[in-house]
Amino acid sequence: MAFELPPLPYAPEALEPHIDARTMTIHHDKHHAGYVSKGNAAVEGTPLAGETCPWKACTRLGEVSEDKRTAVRNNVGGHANHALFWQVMAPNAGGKPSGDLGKAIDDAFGSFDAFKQKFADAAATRFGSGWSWLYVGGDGKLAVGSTANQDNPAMGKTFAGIEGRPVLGLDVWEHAYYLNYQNKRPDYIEAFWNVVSWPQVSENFEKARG
Ligand code: MN3
Repeated sequence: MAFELPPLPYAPEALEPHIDARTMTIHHDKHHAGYVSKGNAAVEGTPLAGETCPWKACTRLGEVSEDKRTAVRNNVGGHANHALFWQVMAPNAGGKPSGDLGKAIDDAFGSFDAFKQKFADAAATRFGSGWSWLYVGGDGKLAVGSTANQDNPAMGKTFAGIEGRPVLGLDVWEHAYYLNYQNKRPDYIEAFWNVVSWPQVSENFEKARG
């Protein structure tokens, strides 16, 4: 039993023109695949060996000895984050969330536009490589934040600086956008809204708030 690379849930060109096929192919087949194989190697001989859910593994980082923890954190985190990232995007998507999630976003941020601004700011101001998140915090409320490298809110405050259950994540590593957007990260962030699958994000929200 080991971590496995999930297939992309759509064709690599399906998100064009917002995210190009070549970026998607390299990102999934090389970067994500690398996190999976290195993640499997990293958990060998640790209490996380045999854990197949990368999100569960992320919540158990504290069980890994310090000498092995960085490799687990970076690679299993990378696996979890990318698995979520492919899922929360879809062709012919975008628009606005409705139902419980739409209401929870209004309650937490004032409006959908205010949420978008906060999320985009978190993505734009993350220095270097990392992720922007919408997550359910310990108080059960939606929150926005960002993490460095391949950290995520499931790792908890000690490791990620923020704590909660991820609902939506945006990869702001240069490998996620450089071929098409070069240094223009804000353009990539703006384009992301056109491919967000709100039905999937709503499902994530229902699971995250338990
Ligand atoms: Mn990436």
